[in-house]
Amino acid sequence: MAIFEGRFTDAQALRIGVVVARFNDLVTSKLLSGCLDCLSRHGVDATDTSSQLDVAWVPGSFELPLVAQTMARSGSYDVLITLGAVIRGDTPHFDVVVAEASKGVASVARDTAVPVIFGVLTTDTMQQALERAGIKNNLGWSYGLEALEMGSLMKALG
Ligand code: INI
Repeated sequence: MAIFEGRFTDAQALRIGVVVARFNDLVTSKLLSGCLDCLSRHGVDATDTSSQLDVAWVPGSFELPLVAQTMARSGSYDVLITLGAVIRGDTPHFDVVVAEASKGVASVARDTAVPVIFGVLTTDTMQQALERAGIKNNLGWSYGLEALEMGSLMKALG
């Protein structure tokens, strides 16, 4: 019997792409810092000159899937992380943006076999989003961990 599991100790071997939405930048920049902190503490070179980590900024969460798809198809990444914040109070098309972002990200992962972490906060208020981006805890950190796990798991599966 083979047991496949992701590892958190092979981070130096992973090529990682992060796609971040500028909309609600107050929240998403905090998610990005938490995510990079996690990756760096696990051995990823997250410096400005890194050759194993790239960051792409998009206007909003709606655009995350297209850029994630382009990066996934490039063959340059083992795992991608998408970061965004969609806040219900700000928009009547909350449901549209969330649906397109979530379905789009899921499709990219299935279509390309490159794992894509869905790091989009969906909250009713800015306060709730900020609580998840550093005031209480920083989910960006968890998204970083999940990327290490999925990246190494998919490598192990060949
Ligand atoms: N994008 C977000 O990431 N979060 C939001 O809360 C949001 N609101 O409120 O509208 C949002 N809209 C922009 C959208 O993602 C696209 O960038 C825009 O529609 C252009 O395609």
